Amino acid sequence: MKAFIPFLVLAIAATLAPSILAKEFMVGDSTGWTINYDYESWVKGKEFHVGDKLVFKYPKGIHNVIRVDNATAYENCLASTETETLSSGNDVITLTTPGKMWYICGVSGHCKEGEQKIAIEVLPQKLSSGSERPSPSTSASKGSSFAHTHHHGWMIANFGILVMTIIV
Ligand SMILES: [Cu+2]
Repeated sequence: MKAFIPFLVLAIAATLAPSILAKEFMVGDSTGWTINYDYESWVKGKEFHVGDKLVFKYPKGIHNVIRVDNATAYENCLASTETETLSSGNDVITLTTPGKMWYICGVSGHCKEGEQKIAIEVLPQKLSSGSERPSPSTSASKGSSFAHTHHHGWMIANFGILVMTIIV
């Protein structure tokens, strides 16, 4: 019986993992969404996956968020006329498709002079089997590594311990 416990715990962790691994990125961290901030540097070293969320925070009425269609439009700060302008001051964008994404502030001068623009590359969903990059979540018997990669990791650990306690 005891031999099955690690598998059981892993199975439970695997079931919970997809929703738990989705990350929320506060664009610009504590600075938020504003002018004269180096979003290019902010993006560096971060990995964005399908299912993750971008949160644009700013005082309502001061800025907004508009998606742009391509790199050229991004360079020239040309907003897409097809997409709606987000302006709640707490705009959450869920990344749904892999590939490049571009967002700018549509307020006059903010993108061009204030560099209020962000370009990211969205990678496929983290747990998809098509992903070739090694990640902590795909290696077995490392339930505890969730704790380092995401703040909900402790829930899995606690749940695992709970299950073990009940069974043993
Ligand atoms: Cu702005």
